[in-house]
Amino acid sequence: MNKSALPENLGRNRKLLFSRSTWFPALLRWALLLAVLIVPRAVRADPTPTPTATPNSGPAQWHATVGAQSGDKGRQALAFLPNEIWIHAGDSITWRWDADDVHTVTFLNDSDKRPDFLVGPPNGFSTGSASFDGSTSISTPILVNGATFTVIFPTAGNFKLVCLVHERMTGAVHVLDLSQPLPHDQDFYDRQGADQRRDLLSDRDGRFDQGEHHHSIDAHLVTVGVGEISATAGGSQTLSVVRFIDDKIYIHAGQTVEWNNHDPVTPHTVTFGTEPPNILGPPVGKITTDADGALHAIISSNADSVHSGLIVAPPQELIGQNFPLGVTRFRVTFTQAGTFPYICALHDNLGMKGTVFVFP
Ligand SMILES: [Cu+2]
Repeated sequence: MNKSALPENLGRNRKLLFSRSTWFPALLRWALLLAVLIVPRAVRADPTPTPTATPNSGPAQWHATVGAQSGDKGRQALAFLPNEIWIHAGDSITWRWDADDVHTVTFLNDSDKRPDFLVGPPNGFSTGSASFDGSTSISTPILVNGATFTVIFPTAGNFKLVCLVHERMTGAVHVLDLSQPLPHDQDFYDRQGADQRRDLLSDRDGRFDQGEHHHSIDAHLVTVGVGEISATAGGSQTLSVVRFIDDKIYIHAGQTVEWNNHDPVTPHTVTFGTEPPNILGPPVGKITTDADGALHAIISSNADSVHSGLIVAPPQELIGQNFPLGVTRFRVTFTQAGTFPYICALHDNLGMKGTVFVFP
């Protein structure tokens, strides 16, 4: 790798992106281990009746879901479902994870900065259950499918709920004094969560099945994931399609394939050959930077290992901060005929893989 050929902002991007929407296999194994070994197999039996809007009926236990996915795991709803809940002081909420992509349930106090998802808040990670009154930040580690976490809210207040992995995955919990009526019951939240899940995972505007087929700069284009951010008054939710939309592409030797990330927040990689030890790290292989800022690799045999690094749009337009354009395009020129399988090193466990067929 020619370091001087890489964009100047790459180091900065790496730092920014490390806390962003991503994980790697070692993390997954860790998360699974946690899910199996540490998280209680079942939440304690719930002796309280289904919460209703009637005040003074004793502490209630509410339920919500973390994440959702399509049957083939290709569509990931990066969302709390529902993402806004009104409860009484003393009530608790149990979140259940429902996707193979990793998420956290995190409440930060007013002074703690958002931590890296591997590090967690100053007091470390909680498992099983925790209490949050706004004073001490709490967070689960990254968890997947089947895990649960219960938070007890002893005092009134309005609290923001976030996932440390996904920056556009937020929610709100409104903890009201017992004298205040609650607007909704559990049935309402169950229906609302199901509606939000369906809306996020369904393809309402039809754009996700369409790869982009116009050609620019003489390259054959592959769309590397598509995403959409939506919002409720409680926070934002994101759909990320973790797929190479045209997962098979056919070219001739000497031609170039260009991968484009169309997701506003989720990074992906284009990785041929051996995965580098640090898949969140810089590009690996014979890579240069094109005049328009895209990274460009040359592959001449299956023995070549090429890793794009994270291909993603940078965070956008926050006052007081400065954001580079970011690297959303990756090109590879294939000099020899052959079959070249590749993966997204972040999402291959969700099925994000493709193949380039190069004819003479
Ligand atoms: Cu990916």
